[in-house]
Amino acid sequence: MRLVLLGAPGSGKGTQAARLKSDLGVPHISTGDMLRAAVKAGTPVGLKAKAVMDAGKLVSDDILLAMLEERLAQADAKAGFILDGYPRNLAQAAALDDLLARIGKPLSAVVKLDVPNETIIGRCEIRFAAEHRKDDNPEVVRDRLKVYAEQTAPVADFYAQRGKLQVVDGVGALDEVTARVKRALAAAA
Ligand code: B4P
Repeated sequence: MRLVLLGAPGSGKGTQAARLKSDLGVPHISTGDMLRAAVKAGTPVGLKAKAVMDAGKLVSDDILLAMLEERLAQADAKAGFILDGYPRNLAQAAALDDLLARIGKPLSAVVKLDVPNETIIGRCEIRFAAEHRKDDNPEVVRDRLKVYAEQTAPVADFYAQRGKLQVVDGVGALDEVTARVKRALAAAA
C-alpha cells in the first residue's frame, strides 16, 4: 500500500497514520515529524526550517524532496508507506509522481480528511495548551489554514483528476474516523 493522507493542518493526518500503519504493515512517513526532528537535532536542514515552520509557512520544495527521496529509499519503505504532510503544493505533487514513476511504484490511494476550519482551530488550541508547539498558536494556525487553502487544496484536485482521490469526513471519534478511512481504502482497492 502506497497511501497519501491529505488534509489541512490539524485535520488528523498524523493521528490516523499512526493508527493505520500496523494494520497496513507499512511505515508512517510524516514530513512534519522529520522536519521537527531535524530542528531538534540542529542539523543544517533544521536550522533552515525552524523559522519557516514557526511562522506556519512551507519549507522549500528542494529540501523536502531530498528528504523524502532519502526516506523512501530505506528498507522499510519497500513494502509501501503512509505519507503524511507531503505533497503540500502542486510542485511537490508533480515531484512525487515523477519519483514514484522512476521506481515503478505509483500511489495506491489518496485519502483526504475533511474537517471544518473552526474544528481545526479548536484542536490546535488544545494541542498548543498541552505541547506549546509554536505553529499551534491560534494566530499561526490561521496563517497555516491560509497557506493550505492557497497551496495545498489544489493538490486534492490534482489527484481527483487522476481518479485517485477519496474524501473522508475527519470529524468524530478517532475510531470512527479510522473506520471511515479503512472503508475508503477498501473501496479504492
Ligand atoms: P504537520 O506536522 O504536517 O502538521 P500537523 O498540524 O501535525 O497536521 P496533522 O494533520 O498531522 O494533525 P494531527 O494528526 O497531529 O506540519 C507542520 C509544519 O511542517 C508545516 O506547517 C510546514 O511548515 C512543515 N512541513 C511539513 N511538511 C511539509 C511539506 N511537504 N512542504 C513544506 N513544508 C512542510 O492532529 C492535530 C490535533 O488534533 C492533535 O492534537 C490530535 O490529537 C487532534 N485530533 C486528531 N484527530 C482528532 C479527532 N478525530 N477528534 C479530536 N481531535 C483530533
